[in-house]
Amino acid sequence: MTRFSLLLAGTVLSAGAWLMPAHAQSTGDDSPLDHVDGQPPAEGTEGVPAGEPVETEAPNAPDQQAAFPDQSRAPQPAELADVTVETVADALPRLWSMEFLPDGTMLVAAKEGALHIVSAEGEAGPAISGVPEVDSREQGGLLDLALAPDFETSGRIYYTFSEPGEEGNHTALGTAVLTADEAGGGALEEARVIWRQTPSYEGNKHFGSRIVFSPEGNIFVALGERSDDPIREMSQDLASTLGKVVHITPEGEPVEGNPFIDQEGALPEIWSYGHRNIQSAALDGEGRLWTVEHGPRGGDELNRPEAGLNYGWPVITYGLEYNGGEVGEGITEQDGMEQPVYFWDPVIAPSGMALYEGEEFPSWDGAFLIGGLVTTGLVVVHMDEAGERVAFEERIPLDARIRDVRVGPDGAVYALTEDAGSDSSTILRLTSAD
Ligand SMILES: [Ca+2]
Repeated sequence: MTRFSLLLAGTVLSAGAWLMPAHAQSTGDDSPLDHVDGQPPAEGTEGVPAGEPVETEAPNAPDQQAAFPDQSRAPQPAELADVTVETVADALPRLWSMEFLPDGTMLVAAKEGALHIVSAEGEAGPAISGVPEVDSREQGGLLDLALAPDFETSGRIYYTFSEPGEEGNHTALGTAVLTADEAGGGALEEARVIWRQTPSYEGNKHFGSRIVFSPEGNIFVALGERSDDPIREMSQDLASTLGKVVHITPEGEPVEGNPFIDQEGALPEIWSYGHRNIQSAALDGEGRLWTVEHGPRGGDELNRPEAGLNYGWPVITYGLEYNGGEVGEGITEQDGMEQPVYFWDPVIAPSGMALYEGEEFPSWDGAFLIGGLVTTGLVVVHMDEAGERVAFEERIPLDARIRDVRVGPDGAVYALTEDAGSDSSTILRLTSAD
């Protein structure tokens, strides 16, 4: 921890050059991977020049063809950001998500089932009371956080978590009113669950999840499909919310106009289906939802989920099973199933996502910042002028598994790490070195 902090404090990293090799780390929570697929680009003159794809490792599924140009391995932009990284807070419990509160402090969710407020100076307050019991085995726990659009007056927050139950566990969406106290802690009051994923399942993987408020004030919850074969096939089953994005009101009810609201046998809260394990989601500048999901080995994908559409898992996908075999029939396209906007082979292992709009990094304006667990840094996805396809991909090495990423009120980028070999997290602040 200390060594890590010292290395990063005040260090200038260049996007094209790694200070240190990214070492293999157990991903533990997102796939059976116990290795890093791919090596970081070499330093100096052997680094990957601007205009070339940053990924140079061989794909896991070399026989699979992209459906259109730049659906994978888009080039780096001509101008690469120079980033200064400093440690805002370290030795925090292992965190899953963070949100800035209006006063500039940070609300953070610890996987084991705790909430803390971290001061702008990096001091974590005592645990907030009233947090529900979570099943924190393996990938489960207290997961994403979101502030209600009227948080400043209501104090209302939303959170997803792995809720234990008699028939197994499931992802649940809870809401409560957060009241802070003078000791830097506080309480969740009137905490209640307003939506539950169905069916429950006795497992410990692929809970998703991310919460995104729509411009209309409704809620998208992006979910996982519980990973195991055959339960994962429920991604294609409209009577289940495994492997779905759901669209609900702040009270947890299906939104009027949802695509399957009048379809018999289909759950009315479903927005889109055929997803694997979504752990990144954000709106773009036009208010449209984008997600990144963990795919199989070589199949992480960026999608813009649209109402009623089928994103293919596990019928079509890029990549292979983690044991090396084909997924299903080994096909990547089928009528009635959507192509990802972009895919990564080797995988990035996405977690956390933010639309960058700010002055600190002008070259990132309108780009998505995606946390990378396996790539141990940020993946910066620059969209084309129409905002439909990926034009450039840039990587910011941080030598740490990135669990969440937010843009702060100061325009700086904040990345939440999962520290290697420990159960702790660090909050990093990225500013422009230019
Ligand atoms: Ca897909």
